[in-house]
Amino acid sequence: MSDCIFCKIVAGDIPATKVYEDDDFVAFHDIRPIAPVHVLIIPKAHVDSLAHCEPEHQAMLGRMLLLAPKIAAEQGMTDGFKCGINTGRAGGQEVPHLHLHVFGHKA
Ligand code: DGP
Repeated sequence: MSDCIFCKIVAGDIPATKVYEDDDFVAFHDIRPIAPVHVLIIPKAHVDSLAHCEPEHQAMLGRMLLLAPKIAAEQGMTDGFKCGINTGRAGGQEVPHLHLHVFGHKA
């Protein structure tokens, strides 16, 4: 989506501090961290939110979740971390591109 800020990060059109990237996902530091370490994991293919996911997104969702402990450990959160997916206006979702918050502190 041309006006989506996270799609622009995927495309490299706006900068982000990326900590992980593969063919389907990118992870980068949140610009407004709520913890000493705060990373967002996003699918490269645009999906508005968790509420917009369909059965065809099942594998993508599973892979995104499985990236969380890997990236958390790489970022030093070896003692544990928190995850969240804000969804929709009442869910506090600000950026309408599915993203998984992974945050905490280094062990
Ligand atoms: P949410 O409320 O779940 O939609 O959280 C969106 C998060 O995205 C919020 O914590 C701030 C972050 N964010 C918004 N714009 C940018 C940006 O341009 N770059 C980065 N790195 N993070 C952003």
